[in-house]
This record gives sequence, structure tokens and C-alpha cells, in this order.
Amino acid sequence: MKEQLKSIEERAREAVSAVTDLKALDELRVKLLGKKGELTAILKQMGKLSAEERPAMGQLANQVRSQLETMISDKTKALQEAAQNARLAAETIDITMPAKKPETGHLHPLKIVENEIREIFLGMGFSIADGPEVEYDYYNFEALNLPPDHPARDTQDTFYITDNILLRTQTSSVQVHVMETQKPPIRVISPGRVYRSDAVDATHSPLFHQVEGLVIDKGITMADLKGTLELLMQRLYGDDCKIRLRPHHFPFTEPSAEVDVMCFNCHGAGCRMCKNEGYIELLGAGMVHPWVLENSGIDSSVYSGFAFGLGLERIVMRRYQISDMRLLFENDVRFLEQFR
Ligand code: 2NM
Repeated sequence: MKEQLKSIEERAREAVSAVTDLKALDELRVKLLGKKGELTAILKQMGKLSAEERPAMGQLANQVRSQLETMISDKTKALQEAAQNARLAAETIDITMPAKKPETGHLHPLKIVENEIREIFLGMGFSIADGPEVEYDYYNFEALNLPPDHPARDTQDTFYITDNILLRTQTSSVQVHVMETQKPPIRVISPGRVYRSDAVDATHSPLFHQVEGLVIDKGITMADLKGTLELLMQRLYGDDCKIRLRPHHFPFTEPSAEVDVMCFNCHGAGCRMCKNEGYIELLGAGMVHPWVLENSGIDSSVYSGFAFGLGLERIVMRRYQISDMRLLFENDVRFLEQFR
């Protein structure tokens, strides 16, 4: 029996060390230590021993059992550790691989130029005024000298929500809010979306963008208007840029002017780009009509001011030589990616 126990221990040591996976090890454990296992079979023969032999043999059998158990649990740990190491090795990330570049967006050309204009005016001490795109008729038309039957309303036909609520046709409406709520001196620009009931073509869109400006203080003259707009154009198009004022009519300014900018192509000489004019019409401006000041509670015998309005699309198209306004609204990435 002693030999049997020695032999089982030796064979077990060899078998355990030969096992390479946990399933096989468990099968081996059942074969050695299970109820129908080899050790149990040997122990069943204890009854045949004499009373003197039994304690020593029992002790030996227990030693063998505990050695088998230790062997198996050591091997279990070793196999588990090996499996874990293999898993970790398989999951290793190669940090030398080039990373996937995230797709980042970029500003739309309209926003690029709007931001430039904002910076230019902030540099001249203006602040930015914001207002609603859905507006009362009063702020969009009436306060600006455009009563309900005024013919100029035809050229600014818009989208009506109700009889007296509409989508603004100009951001001058924002400046009426500013005049109502702020005391002069006032220096603001109001960039934003405006709407007109126009059919879409290469130079028209029912939604477009404006930047309007307003300056009100004591002693403001046409010279301030011209100097401010000249500086704006020189910042946008270069220091040699000149502007030209032509008489015009707007209901909300008196006198009014259309402002032309020197053709960037021929520098005033005349070419195909400017239709031989040397200058290109770019914005409208004027001295704020005294009635417009009075409508908003500003004393026109004390204060005067100038205002201007420019269409952002026109400036962007000129800047990047874009021939069709629709390109700015179609959101075709093949076009937009040029402005990254
Ligand atoms: C233009 C042309 C001329 C203008 C007038 C005003 C206000 F509110 F002060 F009366 N804001 N903007 C104005 C003047 C706008 O756009 C072509």
C-alpha cells in the first residue's frame, strides 16, 4: 500500500506537469482525488490493514492527498496566470500606429468674412448688437420712415407671420431697438440674417446676410461716415483701397449715398470686372433721418448720426471671386472645403 501511495504521487507529479490547459487539469484532479479516483480506491483498502499499521498508513495517505492538492492548485494558478498573460499580450495597443485624424469642421466663408468685419469694428470702438429675426412691422419698416403704403416696401417684400409680424428685411430693425434703449453716444454694428421674397438666382437669395452700422453722437457728419467706411474697406481690401460716394435715396437717411469701392482688378482704371467703371457698388449709407432719430426718442436738434448697410454675400463673392451666390447656400462640401 505504501508503494501504491508513493507511485500515485510520482505519476501525479509527472501528469500534472505535462498538463497544458485547465480543463485537462480538472479531469486529472477527478481521476486522482475524486470519489471514484485512484486515492479513494487505495484508501478503501485501509480496512484490510492491522490496527498497528493503520495510523501510520493513514498519516501517509493524508500527506499524499495534501501534496496532490497543492500540486494541482499550484498548477491551476500557473495556467491561469499564463492565460491572463496571453490575453494581455493579445490586447496590447501599438502606440506607434498613426492615429485616425478626426474630421473637423471649419467656418463657412460668410462667417469668416463676418468675423473679420466684427474685428475691424471692435477695433474702432463699436459694439455688436443682436436682435430678433422675427420682427414687428414697426421696427422693420415704420420706425425707419416706411409707413404701410410706402413704395419702397415693394423692393423689400418679405415673409409675413401675421399682418404686423414678419421676417426682418434688414438689420436696421436691431438699430431701432438700440436707439430706443441706449443713450448716445452710440456705436454699434448688427450682423445677421435678413429675408426678402426674392426668387433664387446667381445674385439673389430669399435669405441673405447683412452688417449694418450706426453711429450717433453730437457733431457727427458725412466726413465721419466716409472715414469709417474707407477704413473698413482698406482693412478688408488693402491700404490703397479708395471709396466713392454717389447720391442716392433711402427713406431712413438724408442725405443718402451709394458707396462704391475701387475695383480690385484694375485699381480704378476700368476693366471687364467693373464694366469699365473703375469702381464697384458695394453698400448703402447716409446720415440718419431726423424723423428716425425722433421716432426712437433721440433729440435730432442735439444729436446726429450716420448709418450704413452692407450685404455680406456681395463682399464674400468679391473677396473669393465667387460668381454664383447659390454656391454659398448649397452646402456642397467640394465647394466649402476650399475655405478650410
Ligand atoms: C442702409 C443704407 C443706409 C441704415 C439706417 C439705419 C437706422 F436704423 F439707423 F436708421 N440702420 N441702417 C441704413 C442706411 C442702411 O442699407 C443699405
